[in-house]
Amino acid sequence: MKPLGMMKVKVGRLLAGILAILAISCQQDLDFVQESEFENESVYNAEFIPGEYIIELQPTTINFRRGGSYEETQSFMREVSIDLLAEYRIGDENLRHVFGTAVDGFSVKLSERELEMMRRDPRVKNIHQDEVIAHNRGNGNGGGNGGTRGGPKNQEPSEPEPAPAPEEPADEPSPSDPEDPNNGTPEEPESPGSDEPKNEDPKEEPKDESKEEEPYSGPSTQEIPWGIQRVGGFKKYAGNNVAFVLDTGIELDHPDLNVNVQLGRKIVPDDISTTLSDLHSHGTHVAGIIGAIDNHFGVVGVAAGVAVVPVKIMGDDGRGRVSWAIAGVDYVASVGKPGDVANLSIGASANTTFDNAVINASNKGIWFVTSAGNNAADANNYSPARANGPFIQTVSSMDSRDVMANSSNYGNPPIDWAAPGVGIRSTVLKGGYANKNGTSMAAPHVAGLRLLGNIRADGHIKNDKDNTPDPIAHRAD
Ligand SMILES: [Ca+2]
Ligand SMILES: [Ca+2]
Repeated sequence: MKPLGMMKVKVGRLLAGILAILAISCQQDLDFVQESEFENESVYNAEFIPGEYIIELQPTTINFRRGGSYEETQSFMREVSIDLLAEYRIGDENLRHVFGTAVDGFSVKLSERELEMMRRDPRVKNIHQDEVIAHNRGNGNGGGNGGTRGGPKNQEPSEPEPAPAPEEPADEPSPSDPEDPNNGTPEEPESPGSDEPKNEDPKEEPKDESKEEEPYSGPSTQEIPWGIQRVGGFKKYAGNNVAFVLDTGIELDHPDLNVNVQLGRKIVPDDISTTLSDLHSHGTHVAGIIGAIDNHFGVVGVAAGVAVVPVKIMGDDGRGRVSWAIAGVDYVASVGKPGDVANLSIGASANTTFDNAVINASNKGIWFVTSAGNNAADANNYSPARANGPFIQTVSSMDSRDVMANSSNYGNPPIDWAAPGVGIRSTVLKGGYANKNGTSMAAPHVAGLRLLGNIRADGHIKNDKDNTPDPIAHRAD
């Protein structure tokens, strides 16, 4: 029997030990950019769209010369689709998008009866019900949650730096930036989608000259975000390839981005958004990680100054559809060149047509980099994360201590790399800067690296959720 006094001493020591450990971990919280606790359940609420379908056709059924322009292919596929639907007395007002490069097919509104008839048509290879893809955390969607998770630890003033851009200060940027990853609130509140004013493009003001300006000799306020440093630092991009950003658009006149508007494409219908620019901020943030310009202000991206091309597949409320994403992939497959990179920081339920589109497009030598998703689940359950191919890279997310983010999806394959995705500073709306979290932010680091060339592993992540720690992506040379 131990004397009571001895036990008390032991308990006391134990407590002291625990407190010491707690103190250490608290301190680490201050020293490192670390993901906060889960703030919400990561339930995947797939949101399918009633009556809307994606039809993938057998490639052999369509007999036409490939290699025409995007417009030619589009108009040809529209004819093919209208003819096919007409056989079932389905009017062409039901036809939505058509695809003719990455996959053959179309999206269409169908009744139950029409759906059954289409299922029996031997020319039809796959039918999927269309699905919402969203950046809001509400639907816990793969990859898309860049701006939603995270906590006070990552908090950084989200006020845009005194931007060099001549933006009217009246247009108060963003203590209330809905995109601030840290606020944990859904982004909806800010965008009362109903009030149309958001739709007019506010980007018509004169461009900031600083992009092309002569060497600047004043003090530099440019920061190199930790994620950029972790993957090997930035390098001025000197090649001729471009980075397609399939997302909410890119702020066309952000002074820290080199946006290629000509090559850009608004996929979303006009009733969703009338501008190619980004009024949400997710796409602008992704673009900055890939290629923010090396100048004297703001941030700098992995492949600094590379042309970023908006392919707007999601609306200003951060919501899109799988059919729009496929249409965006189809567009990139048509206009992209080998060595170009397409970033897909989005996710949906497993969908073979979506996978096929990405696989086929990537086989043209265009890199497709996709987020693993933020469901804290096996990435094999989500598209396009689960797609595999020699030019497809699926990316999980880690913090600055190389620890896998709580919310990151896992699984090798399909995951090829881990990259920084917690407390990532990049470009946002109104010429501003803010932090975001998620595999949405991890993927563009790898997209930037692919523009620069080869990638090597620089260690492996800690706390991976499967038995294979993901290699950490790093510039190879
Ligand atoms: Ca910069
Ligand atoms: Ca793994």
